[in-house]
Amino acid sequence: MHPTMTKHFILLMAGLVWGLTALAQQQGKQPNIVIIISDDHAFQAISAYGGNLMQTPNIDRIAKGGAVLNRGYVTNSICGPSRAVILTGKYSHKNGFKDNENSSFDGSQNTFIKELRKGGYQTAWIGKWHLETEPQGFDYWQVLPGQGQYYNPDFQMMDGTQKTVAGYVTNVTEDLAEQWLDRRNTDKPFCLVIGQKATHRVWLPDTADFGMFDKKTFPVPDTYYDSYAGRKAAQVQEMSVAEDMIMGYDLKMYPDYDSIREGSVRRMSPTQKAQFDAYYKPIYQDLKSRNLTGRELAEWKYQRYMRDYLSTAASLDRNIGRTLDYLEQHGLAENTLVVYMSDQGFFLGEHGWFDKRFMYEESFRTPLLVRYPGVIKPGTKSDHFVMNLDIAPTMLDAAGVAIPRDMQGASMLPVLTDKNAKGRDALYYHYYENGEHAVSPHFGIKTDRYKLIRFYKRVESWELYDLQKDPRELHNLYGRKGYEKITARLRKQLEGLVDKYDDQGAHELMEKKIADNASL
Ligand code: SGN
Ligand code: CA
Repeated sequence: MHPTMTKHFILLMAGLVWGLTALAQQQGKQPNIVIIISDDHAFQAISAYGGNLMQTPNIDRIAKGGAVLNRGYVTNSICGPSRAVILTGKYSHKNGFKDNENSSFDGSQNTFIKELRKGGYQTAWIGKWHLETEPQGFDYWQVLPGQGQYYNPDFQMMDGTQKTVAGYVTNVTEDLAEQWLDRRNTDKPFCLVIGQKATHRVWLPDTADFGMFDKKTFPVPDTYYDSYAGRKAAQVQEMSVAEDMIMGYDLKMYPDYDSIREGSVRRMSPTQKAQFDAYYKPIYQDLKSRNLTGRELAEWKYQRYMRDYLSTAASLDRNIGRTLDYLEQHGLAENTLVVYMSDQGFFLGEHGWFDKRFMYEESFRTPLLVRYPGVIKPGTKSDHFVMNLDIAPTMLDAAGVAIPRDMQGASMLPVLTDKNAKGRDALYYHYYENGEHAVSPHFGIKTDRYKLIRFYKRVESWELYDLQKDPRELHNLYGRKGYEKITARLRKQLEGLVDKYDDQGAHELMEKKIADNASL
């Protein structure tokens, strides 16, 4: 061989060997991924977040072995939109799924799942999906149609059929997830998303958990009787426990237990229905005998809400424990990245509310925990601002797969592993739906200390909060004397974010003038 050719040959061979080694190393390191996404689960109800409403020993296991993100937020606090953001790593105005009422997900667009699959992963989504169109980019999926049902749920199958699976939805979803893990191709790393319906309305617990909190009286939140003074949007919402929570549908108080027309109850088997009646009927009879009104009734409703909600969450936590046990029992725990999160936060009586949507802390913030053995130090507590927008890039980062440039989030791994890493200094939020629960569309910015919100469509107003002085967000300072400078600064910063994320709709609204004291 000619000497130059030999040199080239050696270089080529060396390059090939290096390339293969790099690939092998990368594959050796590529973690499996399990993401558990629940629905409407409030951080206030999780003991790892310091909540003392109940204990969540299994979510706490993730915290002990990994990181609790104290400042995990969503870009748009509602179900379908949040899942679309998680999948695409893009804000709602970019991925097209702005609200539950008028959007349907364009499944042909890119997602982190598709990128992982190209990078050698096997992918599956099992359980609640709620994106209207069929999942795309998965090796396997089996999803609840729409919101799904708590008892004996139907599932949409990949072959176009529907299948009813007997049992309680949280257990069933976990069973199906484990069955998929049992039969997966063990030559490849996997990414499995477990979509739990719990703890969505109507907070229907597993029969095994009926009554587990009946001996407990929960402290009524000190903002339960909020007057909404100075906050126009809060004045027109329809998500008050006292006013809007329905006695039959939500709280299971039916005058006639033999002929309940509600779907969730009608689906029960005779045995399940007998247990349902045996638990709720005496509560109804007791309530009837007491003739409660006013604050007494409002507080009775709050206690019932808490008891059902937390009992529903108990099964969720137990089934998260089953996922973790499965990983341990199959020697997968050390090489599997586990994420637990909700699609958003939830009001547990704060401001007198249930539901979410508002950019106020309880619904804007979501529980978010990440366990990644060997990478994230056990017991990490992070106060960096992170968002559901960051899930897609984070998973790709962990898998060593390139992050597409048009994803708008950032990998969380730097801020979770490096003390000196600098994360975001502000969060951008935009909620669009203008329907059920009457929450006005709004967008805004949150910084370390302040929050500035612009409501539009249903009400036109601005709100400003000093979170240091007013963490419960009761005093709207917008337009108040002395706050001109900070308002101007936040407006500018908000404008910067609107432009950064290219939110044209918000951009136009920023320009529109409304009376400065429109909210007061
Ligand atoms: C349903 C619920 C609402 C809830 C939305 C959105 N009503 O419409 O209370 O806000 O879902 O929830 S219900 O009577 O049908 O339960 S989300 O989880 O999909 O965002
Ligand atoms: Ca939800």
